[in-house]
Amino acid sequence: MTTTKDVLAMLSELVTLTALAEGSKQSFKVRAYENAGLGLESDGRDITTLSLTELVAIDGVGKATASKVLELVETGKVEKLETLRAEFPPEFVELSRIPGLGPKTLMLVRSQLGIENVEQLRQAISDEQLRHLPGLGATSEAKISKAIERLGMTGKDRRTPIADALPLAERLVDDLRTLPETVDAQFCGSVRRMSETIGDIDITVSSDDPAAVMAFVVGHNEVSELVVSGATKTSFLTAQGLQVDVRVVAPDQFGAATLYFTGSKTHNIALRQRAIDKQMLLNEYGLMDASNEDIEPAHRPVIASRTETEIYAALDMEFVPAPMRESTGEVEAAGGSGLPRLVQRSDIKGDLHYHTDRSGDGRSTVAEMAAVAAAQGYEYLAITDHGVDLAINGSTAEEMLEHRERIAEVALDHADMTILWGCELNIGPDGGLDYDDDFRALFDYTVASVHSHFDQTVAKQTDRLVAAIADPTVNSIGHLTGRYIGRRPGIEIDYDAVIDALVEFDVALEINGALQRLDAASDVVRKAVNKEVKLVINTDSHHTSELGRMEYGVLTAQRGWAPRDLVINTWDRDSFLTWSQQRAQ
Ligand code: DGT
Ligand code: CA
Ligand code: CA
Ligand code: ZN
Repeated sequence: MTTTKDVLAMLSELVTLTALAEGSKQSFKVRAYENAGLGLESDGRDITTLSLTELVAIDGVGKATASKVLELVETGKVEKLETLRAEFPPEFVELSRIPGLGPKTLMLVRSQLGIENVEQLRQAISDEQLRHLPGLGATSEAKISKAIERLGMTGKDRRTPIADALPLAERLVDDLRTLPETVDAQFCGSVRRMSETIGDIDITVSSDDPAAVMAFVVGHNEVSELVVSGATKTSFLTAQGLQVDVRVVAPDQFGAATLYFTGSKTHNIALRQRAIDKQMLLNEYGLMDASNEDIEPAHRPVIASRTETEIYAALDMEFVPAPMRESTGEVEAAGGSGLPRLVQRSDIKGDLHYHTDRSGDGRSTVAEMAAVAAAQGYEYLAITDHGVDLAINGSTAEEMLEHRERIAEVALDHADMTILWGCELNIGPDGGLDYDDDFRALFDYTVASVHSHFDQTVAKQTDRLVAAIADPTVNSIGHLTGRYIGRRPGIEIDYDAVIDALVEFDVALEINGALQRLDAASDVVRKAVNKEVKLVINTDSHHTSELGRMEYGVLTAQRGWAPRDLVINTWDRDSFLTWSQQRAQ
């Protein structure tokens, strides 16, 4: 059984592997898969029910791609993809995350030095072999070495960026839920907690028929290699080398099981201690009454096990959202003074970092982007296309003025949503910003972000950000470090100094919901929350299909203990506009 999401995942894997095969991310084939993915994603129909004719009628979908979609739907596999997977095993593909190792260089390193994985690459670097290859030198060798270090790629103990694990976890759970024998299914572990990198995916299924669930898992088309195949647990590796553990439990133990397998381990230990203090016993099967020592362990009366909420309640605690379960004070707070009123997805009233095809990398029109925002029920929206200083993607002052008129026209169709003419300003190497001061002051709203010069000293990067924050035309700072998790280390800054500046100048700190970014990171968010820095959760959408990122941004905010009232895009329209305008004057 193939779903629309399976089709999109297949195409995105084709994009990655074809870029390696062709030695370029810009090749015609790569762009074709990319565009087809975007077209199919925004189509809205169940892709798996469409005919070849219907598929090719979709924007961006060619005949070659359409037949691959049909092949996947009909056979569960795509031959081309299988060939590419054989040519590029997961440990080799992992190398493509390292900045400086584009497809071309990677193939060179493979053919000249026989490098297949991180371990061998590190060896080659320490043997100073890379510097002798055409196009590389001692400097690029040092850069690559530093990136491997900062990305924490040790070779052993491989971890997967959440952007590669969470969508798969969501897809598997969706698939498991279609099974008639499934009562409920939930991904747990570090994925549910929104950790930035994932060791393996843990999925818990409740069912009275474990055999049926296990048979379904064993036959799933994501299974590349079975690791464990038992009566209630199946572990397998995907073609990307990611391990997935699926466990089946009885429906009345589902809460205890998801609580246990969500962890974190230290959260579990703290809960178990709390249970012991109350003469109870907590394990993956339930919360039991342990007050009568004469009763055998196996026969202790169950107090709660069906839902996590019941278990927390029986422990005399508030429910703890999964992203907070890291044993950093949440157990004490939930069982004592109380958790903060955390921001939730339903609190969000607008998106304030949002691109259209005015940006070189934007894919949808103003009208399309406004329509999907309005469909979220938003009260306000800031369209923030790139400022002129961003190479290729930025817009000149004249273009921005024309854009303002276009936005005003589209706004006429959305009486219930205020659409602001904004800009994503580029923070230059010394903190300078696009355009001149007077022009910048015209924008209704701005987000200022770092897009270049990632390699300056901590002191320089800190000064750079503080200078941007101090500029009176800046409302917010976008994706604070510019990192791509597991791919590009962000800039290194003195967080305390930057947070102090955000407080002093009353500038909001963005939590960018793009899974590859999640920037500012949750631990930085928590520092900011402690200083009452204003926050803003954005999708940074470049296409109508990317609005779902808001959920990931909210979960990251929760992981940083962000209370609703600090998040400016939970405020009603008047409060938000009053705040943003006072800054722009
Ligand atoms: P990962 O996979 O390394 O990204 O991190 P987790 O947190 O998903 O860890 P994993 O997959 O080893 O185990 C899943 C959950 O199971 C973990 O978060 C808590 C629970 N768990 C595993 N081992 C233990 C243990 O020895 N004691 C306790 N209390 N809980 C455990
Ligand atoms: Ca795990
Ligand atoms: Ca696991
Ligand atoms: Zn940006």
